[in-house]
Amino acid sequence: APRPTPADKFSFGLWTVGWQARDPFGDATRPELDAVEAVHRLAELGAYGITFHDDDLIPFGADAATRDQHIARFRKALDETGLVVPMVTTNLFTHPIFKDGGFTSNDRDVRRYALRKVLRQVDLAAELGASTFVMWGGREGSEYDLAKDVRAALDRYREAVDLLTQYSIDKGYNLRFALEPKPNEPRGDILLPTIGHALGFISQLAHPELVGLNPEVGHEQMAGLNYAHGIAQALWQGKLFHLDLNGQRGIKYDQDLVFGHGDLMNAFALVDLLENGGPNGGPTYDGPRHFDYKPSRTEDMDGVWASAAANMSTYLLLKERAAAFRADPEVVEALAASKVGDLNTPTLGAGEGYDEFLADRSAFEDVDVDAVAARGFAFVRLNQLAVEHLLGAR
Ligand code: 3MF
Ligand code: MG
Ligand code: MG
Repeated sequence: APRPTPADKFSFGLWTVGWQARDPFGDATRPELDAVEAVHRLAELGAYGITFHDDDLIPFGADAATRDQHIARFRKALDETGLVVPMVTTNLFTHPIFKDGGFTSNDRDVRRYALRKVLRQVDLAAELGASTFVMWGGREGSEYDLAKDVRAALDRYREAVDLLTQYSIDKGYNLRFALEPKPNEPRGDILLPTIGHALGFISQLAHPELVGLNPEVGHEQMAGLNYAHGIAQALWQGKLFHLDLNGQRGIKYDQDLVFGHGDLMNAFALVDLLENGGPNGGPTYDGPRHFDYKPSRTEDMDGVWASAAANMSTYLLLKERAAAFRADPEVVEALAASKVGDLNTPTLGAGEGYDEFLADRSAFEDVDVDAVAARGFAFVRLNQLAVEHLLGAR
Protein backbone atom coordinates (compact mmCIF):
# COMPACT_ATOMS: atom_id res chain seq x y z
CA ALA A 1 0.00 0.00 0.00
CA PRO A 2 1.16 3.57 -0.67
CA ARG A 3 2.93 5.34 2.19
CA PRO A 4 1.32 8.56 3.42
CA THR A 5 3.33 11.76 3.69
CA PRO A 6 2.39 15.13 5.20
CA ALA A 7 1.65 16.35 1.65
CA ASP A 8 -1.41 14.07 1.70
CA LYS A 9 -2.80 16.22 4.54
CA PHE A 10 -4.09 13.42 6.75
CA SER A 11 -5.18 14.45 10.22
CA PHE A 12 -6.67 12.62 13.20
CA GLY A 13 -8.67 13.59 16.24
CA LEU A 14 -6.80 13.04 19.48
CA TRP A 15 -10.00 11.37 20.69
CA THR A 16 -9.84 8.75 17.91
CA VAL A 17 -6.58 6.91 18.57
CA GLY A 18 -7.00 7.95 22.21
CA TRP A 19 -10.39 6.24 22.59
CA GLN A 20 -10.19 3.76 25.44
CA ALA A 21 -13.17 1.86 24.04
CA ARG A 22 -15.62 2.54 26.83
CA ASP A 23 -19.12 2.07 25.40
CA PRO A 24 -22.62 2.13 26.94
CA PHE A 25 -22.31 -1.57 27.75
CA GLY A 26 -18.66 -2.09 28.56
CA ASP A 27 -15.60 -0.75 30.32
CA ALA A 28 -12.41 0.50 28.72
CA THR A 29 -10.37 -2.17 26.95
CA ARG A 30 -7.27 -0.04 26.44
CA PRO A 31 -4.99 2.15 28.56
CA GLU A 32 -5.00 5.93 28.46
CA LEU A 33 -2.96 7.41 25.59
CA ASP A 34 -0.75 10.38 26.32
CA ALA A 35 -1.31 13.26 23.88
CA VAL A 36 2.44 13.60 23.37
CA GLU A 37 2.72 9.95 22.35
CA ALA A 38 -0.24 10.35 20.00
CA VAL A 39 1.51 13.25 18.26
CA HIS A 40 4.73 11.25 17.83
CA ARG A 41 3.05 8.07 16.63
CA LEU A 42 0.82 9.88 14.13
CA ALA A 43 3.79 11.80 12.76
CA GLU A 44 5.73 8.53 12.33
CA LEU A 45 2.80 7.07 10.41
CA GLY A 46 2.89 9.99 7.96
CA ALA A 47 0.01 12.14 9.21
CA TYR A 48 0.29 15.92 8.97
CA GLY A 49 -2.18 17.09 11.57
CA ILE A 50 -3.86 16.43 14.88
CA THR A 51 -7.10 17.92 16.19
CA PHE A 52 -8.64 17.91 19.65
CA HIS A 53 -11.51 18.91 21.90
CA ASP A 54 -10.59 21.12 24.85
CA ASP A 55 -11.26 18.21 27.22
CA ASP A 56 -9.12 15.74 25.20
CA LEU A 57 -6.02 17.76 26.00
CA ILE A 58 -6.89 19.39 29.29
CA PRO A 59 -9.02 17.54 31.85
CA PHE A 60 -12.36 19.30 32.42
CA GLY A 61 -12.09 21.72 35.33
CA ALA A 62 -8.26 21.78 35.44
CA ASP A 63 -6.79 24.92 37.05
CA ALA A 64 -4.91 27.49 34.96
CA ALA A 65 -1.44 26.17 35.82
CA THR A 66 -2.33 22.58 34.91
CA ARG A 67 -3.94 23.80 31.73
CA ASP A 68 -0.80 25.71 30.72
CA GLN A 69 1.35 22.65 31.41
CA HIS A 70 -0.74 20.43 29.15
CA ILE A 71 -0.65 22.99 26.37
CA ALA A 72 3.12 23.46 26.71
CA ARG A 73 3.83 19.69 26.52
CA PHE A 74 1.56 19.39 23.50
CA ARG A 75 3.17 22.35 21.74
CA LYS A 76 6.61 20.87 22.33
CA ALA A 77 5.53 17.59 20.73
CA LEU A 78 4.17 19.53 17.75
CA ASP A 79 7.46 21.41 17.38
CA GLU A 80 9.46 18.16 17.61
CA THR A 81 7.43 16.40 14.93
CA GLY A 82 6.23 19.18 12.63
CA LEU A 83 2.64 18.03 13.11
CA VAL A 84 0.17 20.92 12.80
CA VAL A 85 -3.23 21.67 14.36
CA PRO A 86 -5.43 22.60 11.40
CA MET A 87 -8.67 22.29 13.37
CA VAL A 88 -9.77 22.55 16.97
CA THR A 89 -13.15 21.58 18.42
CA THR A 90 -15.02 21.72 21.69
CA ASN A 91 -16.68 19.25 24.00
CA LEU A 92 -20.17 20.29 25.07
CA PHE A 93 -21.36 16.74 25.59
CA THR A 94 -19.35 14.74 28.15
CA HIS A 95 -19.76 16.61 31.43
CA PRO A 96 -23.13 16.14 33.16
CA ILE A 97 -23.69 19.90 33.08
CA PHE A 98 -24.36 19.51 29.35
CA LYS A 99 -26.96 16.74 29.74
CA ASP A 100 -29.58 18.93 28.04
CA GLY A 101 -27.11 20.53 25.64
CA GLY A 102 -24.78 23.52 25.79
CA PHE A 103 -25.87 26.39 23.54
CA THR A 104 -29.48 25.18 23.60
CA SER A 105 -29.95 23.81 27.10
CA ASN A 106 -33.25 24.87 28.63
CA ASP A 107 -31.14 26.14 31.56
CA ARG A 108 -29.70 29.61 30.88
CA ASP A 109 -26.86 29.11 33.37
CA VAL A 110 -25.72 26.15 31.30
CA ARG A 111 -25.95 28.14 28.08
CA ARG A 112 -23.80 30.93 29.50
CA TYR A 113 -21.27 28.45 30.86
CA ALA A 114 -21.11 26.62 27.51
CA LEU A 115 -20.46 29.83 25.61
CA ARG A 116 -17.64 30.83 27.97
CA LYS A 117 -16.08 27.37 27.64
CA VAL A 118 -16.17 27.64 23.86
CA LEU A 119 -14.77 31.20 23.81
CA ARG A 120 -11.77 29.93 25.78
CA GLN A 121 -11.24 27.15 23.25
CA VAL A 122 -11.54 29.64 20.38
CA ASP A 123 -8.64 31.55 21.95
CA LEU A 124 -6.60 28.33 22.11
CA ALA A 125 -7.46 27.47 18.50
CA ALA A 126 -6.06 30.81 17.37
CA GLU A 127 -3.03 30.41 19.62
CA LEU A 128 -2.18 27.06 18.02
CA GLY A 129 -2.66 28.37 14.48
CA ALA A 130 -5.83 26.45 13.63
CA SER A 131 -7.89 27.82 10.76
CA THR A 132 -11.08 25.85 11.40
CA PHE A 133 -13.19 25.55 14.55
CA VAL A 134 -15.57 22.58 14.44
CA MET A 135 -18.75 22.39 16.47
CA TRP A 136 -20.66 19.15 16.85
CA GLY A 137 -23.77 19.79 18.89
CA GLY A 138 -23.96 16.31 20.33
CA ARG A 139 -26.33 17.13 23.16
CA GLU A 140 -28.21 19.94 21.41
CA GLY A 141 -31.47 18.08 21.00
CA SER A 142 -34.07 16.12 22.87
CA GLU A 143 -35.75 12.83 23.56
CA TYR A 144 -39.17 14.35 24.19
CA ASP A 145 -40.80 16.62 21.60
CA LEU A 146 -42.83 18.57 24.16
CA ALA A 147 -39.81 19.32 26.32
CA LYS A 148 -37.91 21.35 23.72
CA ASP A 149 -39.08 24.43 21.86
CA VAL A 150 -37.10 23.81 18.69
CA ARG A 151 -37.58 27.36 17.36
CA ALA A 152 -36.32 28.87 20.62
CA ALA A 153 -33.43 26.39 20.61
CA LEU A 154 -32.47 27.48 17.09
CA ASP A 155 -32.65 31.12 18.23
CA ARG A 156 -30.20 30.30 21.04
CA TYR A 157 -27.98 28.27 18.68
CA ARG A 158 -27.84 31.22 16.31
CA GLU A 159 -27.16 33.61 19.18
CA ALA A 160 -24.18 31.47 20.20
CA VAL A 161 -22.72 31.11 16.70
CA ASP A 162 -23.20 34.83 16.03
CA LEU A 163 -21.30 35.69 19.20
CA LEU A 164 -18.44 33.34 18.24
CA THR A 165 -18.07 34.71 14.72
CA GLN A 166 -18.16 38.30 15.99
CA TYR A 167 -15.56 37.46 18.64
CA SER A 168 -13.27 35.84 16.05
CA ILE A 169 -13.64 38.87 13.75
CA ASP A 170 -12.96 41.40 16.53
CA LYS A 171 -9.91 39.45 17.76
CA GLY A 172 -8.56 39.11 14.20
CA TYR A 173 -8.44 35.32 14.50
CA ASN A 174 -9.50 34.58 10.93
CA LEU A 175 -11.22 31.38 12.03
CA ARG A 176 -13.86 29.62 10.01
CA PHE A 177 -16.51 27.71 11.94
CA ALA A 178 -17.72 24.32 10.73
CA LEU A 179 -20.94 22.77 12.03
CA GLU A 180 -21.05 18.99 12.18
CA PRO A 181 -24.49 17.51 11.53
CA LYS A 182 -25.60 14.23 13.13
CA PRO A 183 -29.16 12.88 13.26
CA ASN A 184 -29.13 11.20 16.69
CA GLU A 185 -26.91 9.64 19.38
CA PRO A 186 -26.36 10.53 22.13
CA ARG A 187 -29.69 12.45 22.03
CA GLY A 188 -32.81 10.85 20.61
CA ASP A 189 -32.88 13.68 18.07
CA ILE A 190 -30.10 16.18 17.51
CA LEU A 191 -30.67 19.69 16.11
CA LEU A 192 -29.10 20.31 12.68
CA PRO A 193 -29.41 16.57 11.93
CA THR A 194 -28.15 16.57 8.33
CA ILE A 195 -26.04 18.57 5.89
CA GLY A 196 -29.22 20.09 4.48
CA HIS A 197 -30.56 21.24 7.85
CA ALA A 198 -27.20 22.79 8.72
CA LEU A 199 -27.00 24.63 5.38
CA GLY A 200 -30.46 26.04 6.01
CA PHE A 201 -29.44 27.19 9.50
CA ILE A 202 -26.28 28.89 8.21
CA SER A 203 -28.36 31.08 5.90
CA GLN A 204 -29.97 32.62 9.03
CA LEU A 205 -26.70 33.71 10.69
CA ALA A 206 -25.15 37.14 11.03
CA HIS A 207 -21.93 35.97 9.32
CA PRO A 208 -22.91 33.09 7.06
CA GLU A 209 -19.65 33.50 5.13
CA LEU A 210 -17.66 32.41 8.19
CA VAL A 211 -19.74 29.32 8.89
CA GLY A 212 -19.68 26.09 6.90
CA LEU A 213 -19.81 22.37 7.46
CA ASN A 214 -17.83 19.45 8.82
CA PRO A 215 -19.86 16.53 7.46
CA GLU A 216 -19.07 13.02 8.71
CA VAL A 217 -19.48 9.89 6.58
CA GLY A 218 -21.24 7.85 9.26
CA HIS A 219 -23.53 10.65 10.39
CA GLU A 220 -25.12 11.12 6.97
CA GLN A 221 -25.35 7.37 6.47
CA MET A 222 -27.06 6.98 9.86
CA ALA A 223 -29.81 9.11 8.31
CA GLY A 224 -29.87 6.88 5.23
CA LEU A 225 -28.32 9.63 3.12
CA ASN A 226 -25.69 9.55 0.38
CA TYR A 227 -22.51 11.11 1.81
CA ALA A 228 -20.86 11.75 -1.56
CA HIS A 229 -24.00 13.61 -2.69
CA GLY A 230 -24.01 15.68 0.48
CA ILE A 231 -20.34 16.56 0.04
CA ALA A 232 -20.98 17.52 -3.57
CA GLN A 233 -23.71 19.94 -2.49
CA ALA A 234 -21.52 21.35 0.29
CA LEU A 235 -18.78 21.96 -2.31
CA TRP A 236 -21.30 23.47 -4.70
CA GLN A 237 -22.36 25.93 -2.01
CA GLY A 238 -18.77 26.69 -0.98
CA LYS A 239 -19.45 25.23 2.47
CA LEU A 240 -17.10 22.27 2.70
CA PHE A 241 -14.84 23.77 5.37
CA HIS A 242 -13.65 20.42 6.80
CA LEU A 243 -14.76 16.78 6.91
CA ASP A 244 -14.80 13.66 9.11
CA LEU A 245 -13.92 10.46 7.28
CA ASN A 246 -14.88 7.07 8.68
CA GLY A 247 -16.95 3.99 7.88
CA GLN A 248 -20.54 3.04 8.70
CA ARG A 249 -22.68 0.07 7.77
CA GLY A 250 -26.25 1.19 7.45
CA ILE A 251 -28.76 2.91 9.66
CA LYS A 252 -27.67 2.04 13.18
CA TYR A 253 -25.55 3.48 15.99
CA ASP A 254 -22.51 5.59 15.00
CA GLN A 255 -19.96 2.88 14.23
CA ASP A 256 -16.94 5.09 13.47
CA LEU A 257 -15.27 2.29 11.51
CA VAL A 258 -12.07 2.84 9.54
CA PHE A 259 -12.62 4.87 6.36
CA GLY A 260 -13.73 2.49 3.60
CA HIS A 261 -14.81 -0.25 6.03
CA GLY A 262 -18.43 0.69 5.40
CA ASP A 263 -19.87 1.64 2.02
CA LEU A 264 -16.72 1.22 -0.08
CA MET A 265 -18.34 2.20 -3.39
CA ASN A 266 -19.53 5.49 -1.90
CA ALA A 267 -16.05 6.03 -0.43
CA PHE A 268 -14.62 5.51 -3.94
CA ALA A 269 -17.02 8.11 -5.39
CA LEU A 270 -16.15 10.44 -2.50
CA VAL A 271 -12.39 10.24 -3.01
CA ASP A 272 -12.91 10.75 -6.74
CA LEU A 273 -14.97 13.84 -5.91
CA LEU A 274 -12.45 15.26 -3.44
CA GLU A 275 -9.40 14.51 -5.60
CA ASN A 276 -10.68 14.80 -9.17
CA GLY A 277 -13.72 17.00 -8.76
CA GLY A 278 -16.09 14.19 -9.70
CA PRO A 279 -17.40 13.19 -13.13
CA ASN A 280 -16.88 16.52 -14.82
CA GLY A 281 -13.84 17.80 -12.96
CA GLY A 282 -15.51 20.45 -10.80
CA PRO A 283 -13.87 22.13 -7.80
CA THR A 284 -11.92 19.83 -5.51
CA TYR A 285 -11.31 19.98 -1.75
CA ASP A 286 -7.91 21.04 -0.49
CA GLY A 287 -8.46 20.96 3.27
CA PRO A 288 -7.33 18.27 5.69
CA ARG A 289 -8.37 14.66 5.09
CA HIS A 290 -9.48 14.24 8.68
CA PHE A 291 -10.32 10.89 10.23
CA ASP A 292 -12.91 10.69 12.98
CA TYR A 293 -13.07 6.97 13.61
CA LYS A 294 -12.81 4.70 16.61
CA PRO A 295 -10.34 1.82 16.72
CA SER A 296 -12.74 -1.01 17.46
CA ARG A 297 -13.10 -2.13 21.07
CA THR A 298 -11.55 -5.49 20.20
CA GLU A 299 -8.17 -3.92 19.32
CA ASP A 300 -5.10 -3.56 21.50
CA MET A 301 -2.68 -0.64 21.12
CA ASP A 302 -0.91 -2.27 18.15
CA GLY A 303 -4.34 -2.56 16.60
CA VAL A 304 -4.94 1.14 17.26
CA TRP A 305 -1.91 2.16 15.23
CA ALA A 306 -2.67 -0.41 12.53
CA SER A 307 -6.18 1.03 12.23
CA ALA A 308 -4.84 4.59 12.03
CA ALA A 309 -2.55 3.51 9.18
CA ALA A 310 -5.46 1.67 7.54
CA ASN A 311 -7.48 4.88 7.20
CA MET A 312 -4.69 6.60 5.32
CA SER A 313 -3.75 3.64 3.18
CA THR A 314 -7.38 3.03 2.15
CA TYR A 315 -7.71 6.68 1.18
CA LEU A 316 -4.53 6.57 -0.91
CA LEU A 317 -5.54 3.29 -2.57
CA LEU A 318 -8.92 4.78 -3.49
CA LYS A 319 -7.13 7.83 -4.86
CA GLU A 320 -4.97 5.58 -7.06
CA ARG A 321 -8.01 3.60 -8.17
CA ALA A 322 -9.93 6.81 -8.95
CA ALA A 323 -7.04 8.10 -11.08
CA ALA A 324 -6.92 4.80 -12.99
CA PHE A 325 -10.70 4.94 -13.49
CA ARG A 326 -10.50 8.47 -14.92
CA ALA A 327 -7.57 7.54 -17.21
CA ASP A 328 -9.19 4.42 -18.70
CA PRO A 329 -10.31 5.09 -22.32
CA GLU A 330 -13.15 2.63 -21.89
CA VAL A 331 -14.41 4.68 -18.93
CA VAL A 332 -14.11 7.88 -20.94
CA GLU A 333 -16.20 6.27 -23.64
CA ALA A 334 -18.72 4.88 -21.14
CA LEU A 335 -19.08 8.31 -19.53
CA ALA A 336 -19.84 9.79 -22.93
CA ALA A 337 -22.34 7.02 -23.70
CA SER A 338 -24.04 7.79 -20.38
CA LYS A 339 -24.08 11.52 -21.24
CA VAL A 340 -22.45 12.35 -17.93
CA GLY A 341 -20.64 15.34 -19.43
CA ASP A 342 -23.76 16.55 -21.22
CA LEU A 343 -25.23 17.59 -17.90
CA ASN A 344 -22.76 20.47 -17.98
CA THR A 345 -24.53 21.97 -20.98
CA PRO A 346 -27.11 24.60 -19.95
CA THR A 347 -30.65 23.56 -20.74
CA LEU A 348 -31.38 26.88 -22.43
CA GLY A 349 -29.28 28.15 -25.35
CA ALA A 350 -27.01 31.19 -25.02
CA GLY A 351 -29.24 34.27 -24.82
CA GLU A 352 -32.36 32.16 -25.08
CA GLY A 353 -35.24 33.52 -22.99
CA TYR A 354 -38.62 31.91 -22.42
CA ASP A 355 -40.06 33.56 -25.57
CA GLU A 356 -37.52 31.86 -27.84
CA PHE A 357 -37.81 28.69 -25.82
CA LEU A 358 -41.60 28.59 -26.14
CA ALA A 359 -41.24 29.17 -29.89
CA ASP A 360 -38.87 26.22 -30.32
CA ARG A 361 -41.10 23.42 -31.61
CA SER A 362 -38.18 20.96 -31.53
CA ALA A 363 -38.17 21.23 -27.75
CA PHE A 364 -41.74 20.03 -27.32
CA GLU A 365 -44.29 19.81 -30.13
CA ASP A 366 -42.02 17.89 -32.51
CA VAL A 367 -40.36 15.65 -29.94
CA ASP A 368 -40.76 11.93 -30.62
CA VAL A 369 -41.47 11.16 -26.98
CA ASP A 370 -41.45 7.39 -27.43
CA ALA A 371 -38.11 7.45 -29.23
CA VAL A 372 -36.48 9.64 -26.57
CA ALA A 373 -38.01 7.53 -23.79
CA ALA A 374 -36.58 4.39 -25.38
CA ARG A 375 -32.95 5.58 -25.10
CA GLY A 376 -30.94 3.70 -22.48
CA PHE A 377 -28.37 5.47 -20.30
CA ALA A 378 -25.96 2.53 -19.82
CA PHE A 379 -25.31 3.55 -16.21
CA VAL A 380 -24.90 -0.07 -15.12
CA ARG A 381 -22.02 -0.62 -17.53
CA LEU A 382 -20.34 2.53 -16.20
CA ASN A 383 -20.80 1.40 -12.61
CA GLN A 384 -19.40 -2.05 -13.40
CA LEU A 385 -16.29 -0.39 -14.79
CA ALA A 386 -16.01 1.47 -11.49
CA VAL A 387 -16.37 -1.79 -9.56
CA GLU A 388 -13.68 -3.42 -11.67
CA HIS A 389 -11.30 -0.51 -11.07
CA LEU A 390 -12.12 -0.56 -7.38
CA LEU A 391 -11.31 -4.28 -7.25
CA GLY A 392 -8.02 -3.71 -9.05
CA ALA A 393 -9.26 -5.89 -11.91
CA ARG A 394 -8.33 -3.22 -14.48
C1 3MF B 1 -19.55 12.27 17.31
C2 3MF B 1 -18.54 12.99 16.53
C3 3MF B 1 -17.71 13.94 17.32
C4 3MF B 1 -17.27 15.16 16.54
C5 3MF B 1 -16.30 15.94 17.36
C6 3MF B 1 -15.68 17.05 16.59
C7 3MF B 1 -16.53 13.02 19.15
O1 3MF B 1 -20.26 11.36 16.59
O2 3MF B 1 -18.39 12.75 15.36
O3 3MF B 1 -16.60 13.22 17.78
O4 3MF B 1 -16.69 14.84 15.33
O5 3MF B 1 -16.94 16.44 18.48
O6 3MF B 1 -16.37 18.18 16.66
MG1 MG C 1 -19.24 10.60 14.80
MG1 MG D 1 -17.21 13.57 13.84
